[in-house]
Formats: sequence, C-alpha cells, structure tokens
Amino acid sequence: MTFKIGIVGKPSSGKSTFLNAACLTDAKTAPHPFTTIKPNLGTAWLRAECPHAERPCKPRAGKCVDGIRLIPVPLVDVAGLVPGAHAGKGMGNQFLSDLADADALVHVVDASGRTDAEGQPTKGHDPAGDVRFLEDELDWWIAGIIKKDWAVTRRKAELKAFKLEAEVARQLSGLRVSPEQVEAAMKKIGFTTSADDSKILELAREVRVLSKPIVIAANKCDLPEARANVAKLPGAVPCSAEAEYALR
Ligand SMILES: Nc1nc2c(ncn2[C@@H]2O[C@H](COP(=O)(O)OP(=O)(O)OP(=O)(O)O)[C@@H](O)[C@H]2O)c(=O)[nH]1
Ligand SMILES: [Mg+2]
Repeated sequence: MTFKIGIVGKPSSGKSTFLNAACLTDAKTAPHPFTTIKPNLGTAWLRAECPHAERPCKPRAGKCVDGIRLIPVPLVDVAGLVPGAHAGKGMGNQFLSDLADADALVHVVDASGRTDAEGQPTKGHDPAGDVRFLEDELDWWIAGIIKKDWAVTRRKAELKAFKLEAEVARQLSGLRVSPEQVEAAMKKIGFTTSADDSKILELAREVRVLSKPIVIAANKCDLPEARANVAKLPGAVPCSAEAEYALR
C-alpha cells in the first residue's frame, strides 16, 4: 500500500510552494488566499538503503541506484483551511475530504506572521494559534462523522447488534483509520456508549493523533520575523519553501 502525505495549512502559508519544492511540480502559487482549489499532486522520493543484495534490484515501485532505494511518496497539496472549515466555512468539507486518504500530514505554517488566520496580509500574527486551529478543525471533522449516526450506533451497540469499536471504525474507514487505532483510542480514554459530545470530540482527537500524525513545517524562515516565532513552535522544522524551490 502506498503511503500518502497531505500538505495542509491556512491559505497563503506556502503549501503549493512546498509541494513544488518537494516534488518539482509547477502548482500555481500567488500572494493571496485560495489560489489552490482543486488539490495538486506530486511525488517526492524517499531515499533508503536497499534491503536487497542483488544490484541493481528491480523494485515494484521506484528505483534502486547504487544500493540506494528511491521510494515514491505521493504528496497532495489541498486548498487552505480556515477556522470553521469543518462547518463548511471557506472551502469547508470539500478539502477536508481531499485529505481523507492521507496517512500523515505536513502542516505548512507561515512562521513570518505576515498572514492572518484567513491568509490575508498582516503583521505580527502568532503562528502558534494556527497550529491549534488546524488540529481543532481536523478533530471536529472526525467528531462530526461519528456524531452523524451516534444515536443509532449507541443503541445498536447497547443491544449488542455489533461491537462499538468495529462500527465506529467502519464509519471512519474512508479516512484510512484502522479498527486497531479506534480500539486503542477508545481504550485510552475509556470511551463507552454513554459518551456525550465532548467525549466524542476527545475520541476524535485520539483517533487523529494515531491515524494522521502531523509534522509542522515552519515556512518562510527567510523572512526576519520568523526567527522569534519558530522558537514558539516546539518540534517544528524550519524551512523556506521558496528558497528550496529556487535552489532545486
Ligand atoms: N518569503 C517567502 N515567501 C513564500 C515562501 N513560500 C511561499 N511563499 C509565498 O507565499 C505566497 C503563498 O504561497 P502559496 O504556495 O501559493 O501558498 P498556499 O498555501 O498554497 O496558498 P493557497 O493555495 O491560496 O491556500 C506566495 O506569494 C509565495 O511566493 C517562503 O518560503 N518564503
Ligand atoms: Mg496553494
């Protein structure tokens, strides 16, 4: 199975520039929000030592060059996410759906603080808030799917018509969430059929953490304001998609 990575973030954070730098694509980029509507696709190449003794080996996917395996990793760059996206704001649920089959996410954050939460030009915006909002949007989106049929799910699970974790896993299978991940998340937070909205949100969060791990790319680090902001983003990888693209 191919491992797919979604590139996410608010509008104008530099997602398409990041895709172009990683995959040498020519996705359209511009200094205003919602340049990308339909997702852009690219392929990045992961380098790993080839496990085969035979040289050159013939892998099913990718290439083997002098004992170094080039493994193709599909990347999808989606439209910008704005606060309230899970409820349909901005491009809303459409691009949340474009992320459904991603196994991991790169959250491209504008570390310069020169764009606001909607991607409009500003000064001094705190990117730490962008990190939280994106996680919240993903959690509400997943919680929304569970809540849609919750009354029926709860009743049938109480009547032992099916196992609760198996049914919730079925509802989330389109998001590449496995039954094992749902089971582990439920066990961790003590989730039962008596769950209320806040418990469902807690479950969604655990499921998201397990099924869509996020790496934060602190972008636009070529701009002077980025230095102080990166210090406020623990674990983020500083980068400049624009500089990287130009270099490649
Ligand atoms: N200084 C600087 N500007 C960047 C960098 N990466 C992207 N930009 C600029 O930021 C603007 C937005 O870049 P895009 O790649 O179009 O951003 P996006 O996140 O795909 O935007 P939407 O598709 O509208 O959501 C463009 O003007 C880019 O040139 C960077 O590393 N440094
Ligand atoms: Mg874009």
